[in-house]
Amino acid sequence: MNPTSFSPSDAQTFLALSAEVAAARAAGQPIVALESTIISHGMPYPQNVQTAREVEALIRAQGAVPATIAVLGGKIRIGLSDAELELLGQSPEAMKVSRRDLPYVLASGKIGATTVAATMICAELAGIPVFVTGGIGGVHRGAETSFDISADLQELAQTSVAVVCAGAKSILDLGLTLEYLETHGVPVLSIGQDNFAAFYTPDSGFKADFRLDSAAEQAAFLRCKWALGLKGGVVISNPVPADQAMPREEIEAITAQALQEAEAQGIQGKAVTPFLLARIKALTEGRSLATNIALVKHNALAGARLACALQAP
Ligand code: PSU
Ligand code: MN
Repeated sequence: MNPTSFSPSDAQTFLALSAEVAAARAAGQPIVALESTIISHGMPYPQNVQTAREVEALIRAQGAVPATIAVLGGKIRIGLSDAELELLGQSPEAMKVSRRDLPYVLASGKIGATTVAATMICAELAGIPVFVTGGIGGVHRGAETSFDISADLQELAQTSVAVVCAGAKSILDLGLTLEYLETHGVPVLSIGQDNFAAFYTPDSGFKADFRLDSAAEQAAFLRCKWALGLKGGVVISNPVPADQAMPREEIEAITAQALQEAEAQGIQGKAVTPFLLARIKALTEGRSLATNIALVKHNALAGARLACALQAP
């Protein structure tokens, strides 16, 4: 075989679906993809594993099937067992896997936790158009000198999966993140408000492109985009409920401190985002973690409703 020639059927040989996901796919039931970097690098143990299980249960209660995605034993696993969630939540060996890391972790048989970018790639391969996470990566503050722009954004530009999130964290430059998405033709939809969400707080101060409150409207938008042949992802911003949000001034001050520490310690590359997430959690004495868990669950409901609406005739 010519190693540079790609055939979609070769890619399928890397996929391994759980029995639950395989049955749902065969029956045409709605499926919701979930990422695993949020488990391995986004939250501490044991809240990470507990949240992953609760999110899966919420999706099932809405009539959809959850498919948490990771790389294990040289396969892209779509749908994980409880023991596998536990492994991702606890193992220091679990690598943070974005687009560029996928071949390495697959070919070496290591444990890979997929980011938004890598999860989108795997979800598209598995034919799952809806993916729920907490927050997407974006353009980092100071990117004009660091060049630190998450591969999530480039993935949204090319991979046809809708990503339900609570916006992006204000560790990022949200204005530049939205500019980047605009340049690459990635629509940003918002649920329940006009503005893009800011993860721990509902309002980033920046407008989203279109407010589409109902799952039926979001589904109609996605069908239309992809029917037109307009490949690529869609960001669906679902603001954290106000009663579970963090005070904006507090999170801003803590973010500024975490960013200074990252700079002082010379944190670079893929380590930046996990470092900032862990510092913010420590500096808020865990209150940011409660907000993080609440917003992921809130996104699971929105994503399950969307998956059901997309599957409806
Ligand atoms: N933002 C969060 N929580 C997370 C992440 C981002 O609020 O867990 C994770 C996601 O997996 C996302 C990744 O895809 O970090 C982005 O990392 P980077 O900035 O290195 O691309
Ligand atoms: Mn980065």
